[in-house]
Amino acid sequence: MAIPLTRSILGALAVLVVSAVARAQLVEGLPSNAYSPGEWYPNVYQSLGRSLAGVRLGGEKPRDLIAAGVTRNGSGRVVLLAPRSRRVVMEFGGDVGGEFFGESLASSGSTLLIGESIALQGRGRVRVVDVDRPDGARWLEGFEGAERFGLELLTVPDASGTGFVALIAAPTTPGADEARGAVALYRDARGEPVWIQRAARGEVGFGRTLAVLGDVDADGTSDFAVSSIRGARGAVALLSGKTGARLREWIGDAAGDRFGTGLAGIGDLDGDSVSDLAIGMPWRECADGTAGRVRLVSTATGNTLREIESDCRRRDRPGGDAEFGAALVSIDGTQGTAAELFIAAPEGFYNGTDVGFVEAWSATGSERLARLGWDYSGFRPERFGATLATCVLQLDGPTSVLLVGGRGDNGGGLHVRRPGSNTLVWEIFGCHLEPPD
Ligand SMILES: [Ca+2]
Ligand SMILES: [Ca+2]
Repeated sequence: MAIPLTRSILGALAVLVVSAVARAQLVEGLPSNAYSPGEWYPNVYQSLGRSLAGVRLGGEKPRDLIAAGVTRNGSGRVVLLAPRSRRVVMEFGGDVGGEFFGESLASSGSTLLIGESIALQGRGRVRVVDVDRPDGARWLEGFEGAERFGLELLTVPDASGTGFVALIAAPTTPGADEARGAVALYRDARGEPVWIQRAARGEVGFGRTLAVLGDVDADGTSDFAVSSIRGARGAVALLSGKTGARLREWIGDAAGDRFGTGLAGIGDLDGDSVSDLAIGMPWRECADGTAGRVRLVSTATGNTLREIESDCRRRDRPGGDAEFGAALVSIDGTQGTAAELFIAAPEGFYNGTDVGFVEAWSATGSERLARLGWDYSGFRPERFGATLATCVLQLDGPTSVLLVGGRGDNGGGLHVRRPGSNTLVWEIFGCHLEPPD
């Protein structure tokens, strides 16, 4: 279901972006100090927002929470934040897995999947927690020979709507002919994988980025895009969700452009009712310097439909290696038509420094709607957009929101934005996150 956007709103947004730095409006009923609660808890939490997902706490009064990866004393953790108070209402820590605990996250309803990719002597596993019963946990321990299982993962609701389907990457798993990496699909937290797809000959890092599409081959099952490296070029494979078979693949044009670092399903762009794909190439050499580019491709034909560039080139601004396309996410992009495509440039300039930005584009890639960055104009974290996700929060009704994670000083940060209206919900840095005890 697309988020309704009238022409006039789009036009107004475009004017705001072009003319000046738009000062965001706050969502009513949420914290009035959108930037920060004010207290300082320096050096307690670091790397806030390194992984992000929404999760629903059930019970009599269900609550939508934000799950965010952090580190605390060098150990990986996952905090669940209440969207109104921005307080930590639950925290998960790793008994094993060290700083890598929670480096990846995914969810479905009240089920939270937490990557522990160096547990079990580097084989890796994924913790499956029901946040309504957080003391009981299960683990998916991967398949025979897996290495770094759980470094990347994603979930989609299953056909019944009550469970989940998880695609989990083990991107360093060795294979034949020096191939490395595998991805496996699970239908629940108990059993063996439904299928495993391994790296092809000469392919490494298979599974370094994952994205879910709609049902590309009309067999009733959502299909997936998985990126890897072939030689020095990036590659993206389209996998059948039903069997894991490779349906199609794309190879980057040039060595070193990091083709496939960002991936997102974008709904149907070319009108053939088949969901299409956005592929980021953040180190792509453009005419004016390295800036990055995003390619939109048809999954039915493999053809390029459009390419998106931003005005963040080296010539325009010093240090303009913006890494445009390093992360991608769309709102409502897996079924029908996407409403918006968000493109991260985590080294891009925003408000005078290279702390990164995210651009909102129309899903067709024809129109830039907004450029987003940290709302706070003082000493900010870096790499705004290093992590992108979406989830549903109860604002003035259930609303899909954009979650943006940053890195670096001030403990990292989390920025929550309502798409379509360029409205900031709030942002918080790790140094302002109050420990639960
Ligand atoms: Ca399918
Ligand atoms: Ca299509």
